[in-house]
Amino acid sequence: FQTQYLADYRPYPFRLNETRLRFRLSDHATEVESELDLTREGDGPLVLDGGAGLKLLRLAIDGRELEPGDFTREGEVLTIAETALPGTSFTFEAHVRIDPGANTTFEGLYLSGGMFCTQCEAEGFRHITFYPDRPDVMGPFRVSIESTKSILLSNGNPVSTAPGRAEWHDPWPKPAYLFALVAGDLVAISDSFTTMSGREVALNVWVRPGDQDRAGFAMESLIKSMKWDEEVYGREYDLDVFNIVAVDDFNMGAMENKGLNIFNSKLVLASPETATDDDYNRIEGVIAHEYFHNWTGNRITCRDWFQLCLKEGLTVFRDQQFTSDMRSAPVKRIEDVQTLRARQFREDQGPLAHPVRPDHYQEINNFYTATVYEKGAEVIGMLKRLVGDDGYKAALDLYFDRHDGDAATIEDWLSVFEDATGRDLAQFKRWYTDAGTPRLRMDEAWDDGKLTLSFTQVTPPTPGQDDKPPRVIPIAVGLIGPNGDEVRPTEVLEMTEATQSFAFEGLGARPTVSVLRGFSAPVVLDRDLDDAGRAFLLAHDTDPFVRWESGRGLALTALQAMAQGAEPDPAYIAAIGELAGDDAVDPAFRALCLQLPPEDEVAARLSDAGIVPDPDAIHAAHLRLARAVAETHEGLLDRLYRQMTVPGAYIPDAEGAARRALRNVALARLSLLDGGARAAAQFADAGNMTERFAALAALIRAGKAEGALVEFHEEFASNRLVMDKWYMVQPAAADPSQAAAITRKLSERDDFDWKNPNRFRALLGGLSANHAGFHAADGAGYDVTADWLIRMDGANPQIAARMSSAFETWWRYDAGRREKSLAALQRIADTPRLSRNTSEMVSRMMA
Ligand code: HT7
Ligand code: ZN
Repeated sequence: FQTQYLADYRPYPFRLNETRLRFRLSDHATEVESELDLTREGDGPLVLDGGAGLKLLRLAIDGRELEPGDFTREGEVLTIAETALPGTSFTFEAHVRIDPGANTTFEGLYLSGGMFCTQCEAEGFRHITFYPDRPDVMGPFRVSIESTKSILLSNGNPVSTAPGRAEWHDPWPKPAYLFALVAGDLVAISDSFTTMSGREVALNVWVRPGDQDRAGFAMESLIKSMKWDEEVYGREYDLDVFNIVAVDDFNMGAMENKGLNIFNSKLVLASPETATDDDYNRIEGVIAHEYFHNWTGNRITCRDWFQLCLKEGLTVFRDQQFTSDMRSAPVKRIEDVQTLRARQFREDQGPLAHPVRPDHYQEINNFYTATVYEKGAEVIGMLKRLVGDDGYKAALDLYFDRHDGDAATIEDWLSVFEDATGRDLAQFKRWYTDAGTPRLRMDEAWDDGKLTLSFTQVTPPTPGQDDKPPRVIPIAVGLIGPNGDEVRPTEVLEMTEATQSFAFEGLGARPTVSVLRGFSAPVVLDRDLDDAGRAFLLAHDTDPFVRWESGRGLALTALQAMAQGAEPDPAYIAAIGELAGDDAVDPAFRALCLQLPPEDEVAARLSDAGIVPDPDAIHAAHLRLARAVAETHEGLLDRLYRQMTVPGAYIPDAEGAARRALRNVALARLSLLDGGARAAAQFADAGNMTERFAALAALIRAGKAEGALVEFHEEFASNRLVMDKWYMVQPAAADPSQAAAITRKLSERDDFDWKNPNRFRALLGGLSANHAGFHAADGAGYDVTADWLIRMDGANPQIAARMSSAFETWWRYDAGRREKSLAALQRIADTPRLSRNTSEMVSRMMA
């Protein structure tokens, strides 16, 4: 497979003035006629992308049908000879036939539950027709659709609709990856939004008949997002209509096609009986994310796919800001850090590490990663911290002014910050070009009222990048006096050297340093702070992130020691009890603090310290520490469990969710002592899925879930999304020794519709979330995963490749596990006709 390099970028030699498409939809023989008005701007032939599945019926230039000598078709490339191109401006026409009914990749045009639907990012449009399928070729689109389906949708504004036919016009120039078409017998819930300049926009959320009563929250979230983007970023919507469609078979979460966002149905449909608080939270966040792309992604897009973080990092940053404004900002920040550590740090520390802006790839779909998205957002957070809120606002205003309508680069992005603030960002750019998580060491020296903080930064080598020059690191610091008062408020220290010191003078008594406040940079911090210091910060810090981090530090140290034979740490147990019992503290924050760090993170820590992690020992330590907390604080946990009920009807608001979260952590702990009695009662009485599902998980962990699992299945057998939960929780919460066998057994069931990405992700993702289960010493977790990845690769390479990252930490473990996971990877690599997607992932992991 060929490698693409950023350094090889060349502009497309033709300007696209308009694209006209005509679709005659049919399950197995859809015809697509396209007309592209082009103007020559550079040299060479007309090169178009076109997948192997396109049945070519006709090619023409300015109405003249091309003959075999006029063009060549090799692999996925169609080349029209220069000799066949008249003058500077001409119209290229193609007529092709495609088979959406046979498309199991869910890329291009496909059928899902009888509905035609498209997914074109990143390079899916080439499976619809021949086209310059690259993000820097943009043009307005006119689309006509003929179909027997009742609802026919595409991008932009409707021009005409009649039975069996519809026409759409999108006046905003866009690349092919933002094209969308939907045709189905759908129903909508509808509303409207008046924009800041007084324009009326029709809003629709399209779902299958019967699902309307679960689409209301998505609509509310859309309206909130539109309002927020006007108020905070001054961004107004720019079409007469905004459509959202929910689809059951979808490779990712959602897609920001211009004016026609397509969503995985799990990110649209929610009712109290079927969706948890986490589901509601995600729906709100993803609806916002896709809506925000209208400006950061669509109006300003990426020049090439190496610049993916330009739209994704910024849009994640914006959706994080939105959620912070809608819900609790500190809780959101902690949750984002948890996700970053669980997914991105893990990526950065292993063979899949790559820069936020990669400079080469084989398959771009493998680079929709936590590094591009979440670290991309962190980098923007750092920029904002460095230039301040006003500088950030000025830079963003300039970005929208200067680049509206452009396909831009990270250089363009950094230039607006330089021009708006006068800062030189040459060194800062390393955050985009250099992979790896810096290790930041802090040492303290105290001398008669003067505190000196000395920092050292080291970034370990990553694949292809051995040498890591120092980066700019914003380190937010505050000082807490011995009586718990803050003696210095937050100050951002700018570290630019490999080693650098900062002094604080005029201090009365030696303070405790609260460092990396708000997680001011995505680094691993290393400092000498004992249990007492951590407990002090957990109790007194004014910065919620450092408070939470201090509790987490206590837990991690305890778990690391316990995994090597130590007893539970009484300092952690006491400190956590103190916080959990403090009714002045937000219940959501208390719930976060009561959770133990994931087992995978303990393994990462041990590995970082040069100790080979033993997944079984880590699991045992986790259980033992949770039980010790439960035993010591049984009375308190019982009080919280009874006190945190939420009276009245379920509302998916932050306040209710916070109380339910704390109550459910209390339930999880108490279930270790009561054999699942409370969980059984909660399962029977629960009035909403948040309580029901937490009870089910607790029952599985207590080994008492047999009846509940049958009951749950009977009640929800016809609801695919709820059944996904049923498939996920069984391997995820299973005793590790059983997890692989349970996964295999579930995968043999008739209702394991494995080609549905949600169902596949639920089961296999459930297993890989069970750290000790996936890494079972006998290799059963690796084997069942490899078996299914091989099978999935034949149907849907994107899903197989993404899920293969379950293996990315194979190198951490003992020789036996390493040998077994490598054997599983080798088996995947040896599969005949393995896709480019999975082949690239496996070879990077094994390199
Ligand atoms: N921009 C989208 C990324 C994407 C995608 C979405 C659905 C199916 C396949 C996809 N490939 C890439 C989603 C987003 O980040 O907003
Ligand atoms: Zn996105």
